[in-house]
Amino acid sequence: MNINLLKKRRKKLFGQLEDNELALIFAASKPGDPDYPCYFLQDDNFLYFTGLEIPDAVFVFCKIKNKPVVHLFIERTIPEMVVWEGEKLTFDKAVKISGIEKIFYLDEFERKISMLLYPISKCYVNIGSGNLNSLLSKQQDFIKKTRDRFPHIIFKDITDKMRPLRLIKDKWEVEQLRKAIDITGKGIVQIMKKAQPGMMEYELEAILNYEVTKNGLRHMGFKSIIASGINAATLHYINNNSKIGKNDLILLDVGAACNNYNADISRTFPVSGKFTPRQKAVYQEVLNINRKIIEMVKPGIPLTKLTEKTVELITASLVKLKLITKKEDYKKYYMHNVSHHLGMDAHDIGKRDSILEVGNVITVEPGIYITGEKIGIRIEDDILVTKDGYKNLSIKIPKEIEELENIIRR
Ligand SMILES: [Mn+2]
Repeated sequence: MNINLLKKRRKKLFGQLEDNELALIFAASKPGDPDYPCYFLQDDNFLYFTGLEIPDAVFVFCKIKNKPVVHLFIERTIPEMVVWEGEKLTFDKAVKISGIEKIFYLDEFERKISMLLYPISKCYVNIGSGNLNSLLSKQQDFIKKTRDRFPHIIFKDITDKMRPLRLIKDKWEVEQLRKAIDITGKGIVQIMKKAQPGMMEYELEAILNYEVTKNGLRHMGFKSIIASGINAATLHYINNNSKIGKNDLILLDVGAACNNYNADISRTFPVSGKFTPRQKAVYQEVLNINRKIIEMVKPGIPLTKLTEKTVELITASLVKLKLITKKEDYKKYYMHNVSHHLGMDAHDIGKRDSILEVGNVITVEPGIYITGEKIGIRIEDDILVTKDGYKNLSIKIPKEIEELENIIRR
């Protein structure tokens, strides 16, 4: 990531703050923390402003007398620990990557932050959505301690301030998404080629993980859904431990991550290489709706419009497929939203009722789920909103019936 890009982002953060306001963003903890996965995954907002992949650091940004004051706190190398943990990032390297010049060690944090906090009226922290049952996060712990000493400071979660920044993707961000999407597509095609009745769903997951890693991405953006047969009608099925039956449809909802930017793609295919007439009829309906909704994407259109149109189209399809007679019964077969913002979070921080702007990336994912017939179909593409409408970033990942049957049939 280049420094100018990071500086541009920090300038936008400056625009979000009033005088005497401060943003404080904690990096993710070292892996091994019960709250984090077994690999290190940087906090999205910390990475967004610093470009640094180091744990436990703190980014502090304040607006004082209409000027930005930027501090970064990083871990100190302890000579005795080098043999265990390796060298920590040096000041020089941290400056080189982040372009932030005022860097201190974490053991100076308490003293420095106390000084910085004196004139501050409002402090935005990356609190996130904490679980009431879990231990206090370091963010909550910091707020608790600081409140006692600075009772006049108002603490707020930083998400509202991040939304206008992170929802508009710049060229570099679109490139990361595109790479994540392309490589996810390669994994999906490998699954289609290698899936056989009698295999376990998690074997297909392994094929995907291998393909993603082989192509240079370290991990998926979220737990893969690999659902065969009736499992596809469970929307967030993540067990991936069933045996695949010979006439099953397989629903994949997967996405690799590239520099924290996530793909989010769903494809559904018959493991046999041939759709039954009924599977084909339902699939064709979902595919038509997927296309029609994608064509609606352009600046100025509210996400709720896409939702309404999807419900209308799905209802018509369900009547056509003789599944319902009364309109309001569509909910038995379609029960989720058609779209969400996509970015550093698979469900990015945009709101469900936001109005599309150039630079947004959203998903379009209609589906029909018929438990009684062991059919669950979802087709999801990732769409960039452009000046003249949209660009389908996942256009190359096969979804036409014939295309699928040709790939799968051996
Ligand atoms: Mn999605």
